[in-house]
Amino acid sequence: MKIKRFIGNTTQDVMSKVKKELGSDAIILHTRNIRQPGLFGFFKKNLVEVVVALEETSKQHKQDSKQLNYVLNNDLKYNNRQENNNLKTDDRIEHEIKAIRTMVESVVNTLDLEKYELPKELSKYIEYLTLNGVKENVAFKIISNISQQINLANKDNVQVQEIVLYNIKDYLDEASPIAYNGKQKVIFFVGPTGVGKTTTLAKVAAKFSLDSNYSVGMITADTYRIAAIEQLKVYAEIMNIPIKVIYEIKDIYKAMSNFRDKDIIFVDTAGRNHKNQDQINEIKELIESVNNKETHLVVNATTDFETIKDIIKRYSFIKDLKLIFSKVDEANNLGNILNTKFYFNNKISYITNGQNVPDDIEVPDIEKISAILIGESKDV
Ligand SMILES: Nc1nc2c(ncn2[C@@H]2O[C@H](COP(=O)(O)OP(=O)(O)O)[C@@H](O)[C@H]2O)c(=O)[nH]1
Ligand SMILES: [Mg+2]
Repeated sequence: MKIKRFIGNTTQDVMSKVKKELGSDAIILHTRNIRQPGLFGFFKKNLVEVVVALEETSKQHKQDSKQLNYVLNNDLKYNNRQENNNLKTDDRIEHEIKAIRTMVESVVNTLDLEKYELPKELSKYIEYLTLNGVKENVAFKIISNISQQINLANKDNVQVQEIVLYNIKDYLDEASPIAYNGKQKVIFFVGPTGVGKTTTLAKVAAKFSLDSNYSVGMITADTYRIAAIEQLKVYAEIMNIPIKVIYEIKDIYKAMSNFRDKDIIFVDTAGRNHKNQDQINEIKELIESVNNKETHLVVNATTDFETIKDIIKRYSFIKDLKLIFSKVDEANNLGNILNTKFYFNNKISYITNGQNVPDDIEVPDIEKISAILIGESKDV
């Protein structure tokens, strides 16, 4: 199965490209309107994106038509929603501009850089960081620490910037994506509802299965809604990855036995309310039932930082918990990534930047994120 993404000015344009390149057997996984990439691309023109899958053998034809129906049905619903959204594009842009203006004004009005009693060439970075969503106290602590450590008297602007960037990179720390080390590994995806656990799991599974040829299995413990099981099953079928559904914790032993030959087993879990200790305990029991595991907590990058803090604390019982920041494409800035790394030691494994499976996921580029945080680069 080949999965490919096409982009053009209109749906018609894109569809004719798809047909020309892949023929009419291609399965449309989804169609949607996108803005040109770029965190601050509010004013860039709309494009249409179509993600298509093409089966390379014919034996799965029947299965594919089932998927096609499922996907098309969902697509139809999605497109209807998109149409409604398009009607309101002007309103939305106006709303976004208002939100940005309020944000900038509130920062400009409250930030009195002189109160910090720092050299101006340093205090300006507090302003840059806060404009990019870094909490003022976090920005202040990072910058004032530099001021205490380094004598800036003989440094020019470029050198000062380098020093600031070096410090931010140090807080952000090296990324820690999933690595296969020759021994079977079980990867759990946990987190609140709707943050992108299932989509992210599918993206990562695709990387390991389709791109790197590892043998992969999927388990879903999210049996809360039929749609949740179906969602992962569709991805599993498209990627030809076996999947087991576990309804209670003991089912995982059977699933593990079945997957004894797999290199990597990805486990999807139900969205948990981090304030509900019973729900968190269930996750704990599930994770503790297997060895050789890694747990990745998916955190929506647009969530307010106090909530993010609370969520991470609730999952802190998990050893070597890693973080995935999702929906970075929907975030106004990347401040929460630095805020989080300032308070917590958890490594970041991935960031996700869109709904497309498998493309919209990246190992965070710390260099680039640091530059964005001080306003030196705009695209992630
Ligand atoms: N914009 C955007 N949407 C995403 C991203 N990741 C997931 N989504 C969407 O968020 C919604 C919920 O995702 P899902 O994987 O079902 O979340 P889960 O409940 O945590 O499993 C779906 O509509 C996804 O397409 C992302 O990185 N960016
Ligand atoms: Mg899910």
